[in-house]
Amino acid sequence: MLARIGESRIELLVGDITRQAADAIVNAANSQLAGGGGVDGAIHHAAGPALMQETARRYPEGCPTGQAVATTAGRLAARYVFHAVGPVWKGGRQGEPDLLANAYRRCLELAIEHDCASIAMPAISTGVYGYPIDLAAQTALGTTREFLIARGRPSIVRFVLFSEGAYGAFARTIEAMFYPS
Ligand code: AR6
Repeated sequence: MLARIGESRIELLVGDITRQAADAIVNAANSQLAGGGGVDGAIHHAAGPALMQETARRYPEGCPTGQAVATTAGRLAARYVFHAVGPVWKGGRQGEPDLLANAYRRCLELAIEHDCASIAMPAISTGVYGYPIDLAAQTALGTTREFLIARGRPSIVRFVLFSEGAYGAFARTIEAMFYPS
């Protein structure tokens, strides 16, 4: 599924983000940048140990929630990995939507700073961190839409969803946001 914003586009697909050939791939990390399960584990496994070595060397202090940091991508078919830290869902009244929006916005800024035409992103916070997928889709897509309207880059923002359910939530949100009936 596809939505166009000026010269840019938002793409949705079901898949494994470690297989994506994009300039940058976004990781859903923790604030210690310590690695873990989910997409973080898959990215570190596929990239190889150089990714953790670089992350630990360059960012020993970790990364605050709602922010992201960049490294190279080891063996992945990408130039960069942006390690984004989304919020843990605590019911929605502890700033979770703003923190999630900030994490996505920072990744899109990093894409411009690193001259990336394409970026692949997962549904940050919707696994271990428990963020409801429908609410996460609204924030992810709303933030991306606003960013592309304001900045006109990157050219391709691809959300790589890991299940049909997550894809459905993002697809319904795109429909409502871009193709209201
Ligand atoms: N490709 C794309 N999406 C994936 C993949 C993959 N290979 N694997 C999982 N997902 P999660 P979080 C989806 O738990 O909620 C880690 O331990 C998954 O289905 O990876 O931000 C970190 O170290 C879900 O929709 O990240 C942190 O401690 C989404 O990616 C913590 O989990 C995010 O799920 C971060 O939790």
